[in-house]
This record gives sequence, structure tokens and C-alpha cells, in this order.
Amino acid sequence: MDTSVLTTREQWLPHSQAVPRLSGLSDADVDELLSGGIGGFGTPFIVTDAMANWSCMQWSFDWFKKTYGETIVITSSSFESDVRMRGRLSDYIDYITEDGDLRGRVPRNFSYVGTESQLDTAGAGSALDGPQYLVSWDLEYLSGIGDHFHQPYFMKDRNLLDRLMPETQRAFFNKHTFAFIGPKGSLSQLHNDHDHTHSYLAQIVGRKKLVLFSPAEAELVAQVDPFGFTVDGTGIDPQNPDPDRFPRFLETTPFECVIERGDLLFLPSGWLHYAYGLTAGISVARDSVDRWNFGRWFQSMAITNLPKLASRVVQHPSLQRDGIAPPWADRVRNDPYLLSLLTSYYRP
Ligand SMILES: O=C(O)CCC(=O)C(=O)O
Ligand SMILES: [Fe+2]
Repeated sequence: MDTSVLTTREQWLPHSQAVPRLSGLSDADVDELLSGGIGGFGTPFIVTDAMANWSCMQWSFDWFKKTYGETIVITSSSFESDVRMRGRLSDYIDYITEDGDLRGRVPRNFSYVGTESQLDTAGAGSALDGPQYLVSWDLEYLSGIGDHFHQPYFMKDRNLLDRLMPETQRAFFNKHTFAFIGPKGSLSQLHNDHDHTHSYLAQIVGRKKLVLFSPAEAELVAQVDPFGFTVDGTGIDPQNPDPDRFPRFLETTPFECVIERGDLLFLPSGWLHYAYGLTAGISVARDSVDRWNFGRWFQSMAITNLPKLASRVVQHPSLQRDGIAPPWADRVRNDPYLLSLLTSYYRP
């Protein structure tokens, strides 16, 4: 394994470490990286020799415009925002490649999703706080595009999800095969991903800054639910940490990095991440499960997702319309009794 450490003066937090930049990873290296680290939750790492032969390296803003320009996309100021906008990808690409500060500006020909009254309750201001971001763009319905990027060489034979049939994957699992296309200043607030999968974020165009925290330190930098997931919008802002809300913040060991074209950042299961576009950019993400996160992933499937699934069912418009679901069914996701019952089966 070749190692080199990023030397960057773009460090935001006084006590952070650089994410190691690695290449030529062996199976034993990966076992070490995913099993040790802070609290036994592994160590994040950047791999510099994973993407060279992937055809997504040919992607550019122009290519997306030419190939999928007419596709309708939904954008928001971050994935926590309830206020969304929709319009054509080609108009969105024009918007993110404009010069200047995009805060408060929206793409040409885009319209709000939902009604005016929804906008009022969600607070239209939140849509305009940051630039519009095509975040977690699910590529499943764009035929063939997902074939442009893969499990990296060091995960190929370890990913247990690959052993399951594609049909099974689609039916039962949350998806995590996404593209992120955003402008300078695109923001994903501090969070960790669903289902305790490992995941990678691979940079194709542009530069992106990330700040990472181990799940072992999650409670020092965010509100965390009984299953170890961050509550949306409660995390620390690494660009402006608030010592009143996070008095023990300096006890943590944050990691910081900048990823650029050809860098693949690997995030072990549960690691908290904050992502900020230093330039307009394109990234892709895919998830994985191996022996080091299988237990936590399985618990997510078997326990955490039950109330989520149940509430999706009862919120389905056809049941709502006919008044079939009883009023309590709507609350199942947040029901304290159900939650305590489920958490009693949960072993972090
Ligand atoms: O790139 C971003 O803005 C966020 C990426 C992310 O949250 C993920 O890949 O899970
Ligand atoms: Fe994420």
C-alpha cells in the first residue's frame, strides 16, 4: 500500500486530521482500515487509483447536457430541505456553470414542487439560503448510466450486496447509487447515511471539501436517534462551530479532506460527513456491506426500517384517500412504545 498525506491549508477545524490518501490496497489493508480506528468504527480513506478505467471519467457538464438535457430533475438547497424545485437538466447545468454567487438565485425555467401553502409552511427562504443542488440524484431510471461506475477494486469481492439478485436489491433495499451535481457552494449538512452501509464518494469533476466524524463521537457533534442515525439539521457547522450547542466539540477527532478529479473517498459505515462544493462539480456514490458492517446493516434492515416501511404504507395516497388507515397508524414511526420495543433488540 502506498500512502501519502494531503497537505492542505484549507483546514477548517483546529484539531482535525488529514484523511490518508492511499493506493494499491490489499485485502488485509482494507480489513485493517475498516476494523480499527476511533471506537472500532474504521478510518475513512481516499483511494487515488480506483477510478482510472471507469467510463464516468469521460463525463462533463456538456456531456450531461447533450445526453440527458431534457430529463426533468428535482433540486433543493440541501437534502434536508423540504422545499424542492424542478426543471430540465440542461437549464440546471447552465445555472451551476454561471459565474458569481448563486445564493438566492434559482435556475431558469425552474418551478417549485408542491403548492404555495406547502411552500409557506416549509419556509420559502430555506430554498434560497443556498444554491440549488441536484443532490442524491437517483440514477436507476436513466438507462445504462449506472454502468459507468462500479465497486472499486478493493471492495469487489467483499461486497455482500453483490451476491444478492438485482431483483432482490430493488425490492428490499434502500438505494444508494447516486450522482451529486452541484454548483460552487453546494452543501450537504453533517449527517450519516441510512442503513449503516459503507459508501464511497468519487469525484469526477471539480473539488469538494469534506469534514468527517466517527460514529463514536456522533453525540458530541449532532443529535442522534436510538439507532445511531443523525437527526437532520441538528449537526455542527464545521465552517462556524457553535460552542454553546457543542461544548465538548474539541474532544472529537475530526477528519478533513478535499477530493478532486479521480479521488474516491471511502466512508466506513456510520461515519458522519459534511460536504461543501469548492467549485461546481460532479460526484457519484455507491454503497457496500462486508463482514465489518454486516451486523449493523442487518439490524437496520430488520429493526430500524420497520416503522419507516409501515409509515410509508399508511401514508400512501390511496389509503389516505379512502380513510382506511386508522389515525394512530400515521404515528407509528415516532411511537415511543414501538421505539423502545425495537431498540431493546438493537445492539450497537
Ligand atoms: O456530496 C455531497 O454533497 C454529499 C455526499 C453524501 O452525503 C453521500 O455520498 O452520502
Ligand atoms: Fe451521505
